[in-house]
Amino acid sequence: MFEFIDKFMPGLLEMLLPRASSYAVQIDVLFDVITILVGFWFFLVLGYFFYLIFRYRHRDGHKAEYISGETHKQKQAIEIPHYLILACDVAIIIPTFLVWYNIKIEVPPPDEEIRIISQQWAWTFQHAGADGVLDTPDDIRSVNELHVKNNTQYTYHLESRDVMHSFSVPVFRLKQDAIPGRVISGHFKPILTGEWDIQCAEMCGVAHGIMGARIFIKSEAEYAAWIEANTPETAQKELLAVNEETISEAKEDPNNG
Ligand SMILES: [Cu+2]
Repeated sequence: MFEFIDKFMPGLLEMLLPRASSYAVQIDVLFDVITILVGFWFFLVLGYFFYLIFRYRHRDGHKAEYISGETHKQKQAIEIPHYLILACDVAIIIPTFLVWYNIKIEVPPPDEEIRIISQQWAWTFQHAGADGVLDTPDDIRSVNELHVKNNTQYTYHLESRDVMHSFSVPVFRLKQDAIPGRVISGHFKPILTGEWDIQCAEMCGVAHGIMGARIFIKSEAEYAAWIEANTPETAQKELLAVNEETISEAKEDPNNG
């Protein structure tokens, strides 16, 4: 339904940032509906306000008028817009409930899980690793880098080590507070490959402003290659190989010792 309504919407947020999650379109439609309805009344009321000030101003031979708003006609000038604005409220509340239900209540079963740990002032991401299961020895941990596979349904578990933070991925239209002592779960499904910003959206201390990270949305092949290169066992082997090389180079170096 939201995809259909989107065809008639200006896509205000999409002009600034692409949509990279399956539910981004719903948030964008809601944003457009609110912006258009509120914007319409904002400009109408301001325009009418200045028109009245000008129309009934003090002029030579003409006193400034004081209108108490007591006659039936004057009351109607308040009542009619009042009911129209209430109708706009309903037009906002109905899609709001739908979006809330679709995103927050109806959680699709995950293909993969991910743990997100916030702290002053960095993000730690625990990826499920090659077996696709979280909390196993092949998990891959990274700081300020979240790597996900395109077209995969994720459930995230968000934690905080110290104060309140907020996990914000603008390109997903996702923002979720992290609260110390609680594990908050949510979901997303990337639909667009690329690299974008993650930011902390809750004032969390002096370095809050630089508590950023990057999200890398990869194709299946790219993600497999990243898993291969970063699986703890492989990474350790590579490190050992580099160490051995350094040692043998050091031995061959005649200047050494
Ligand atoms: Cu923070």
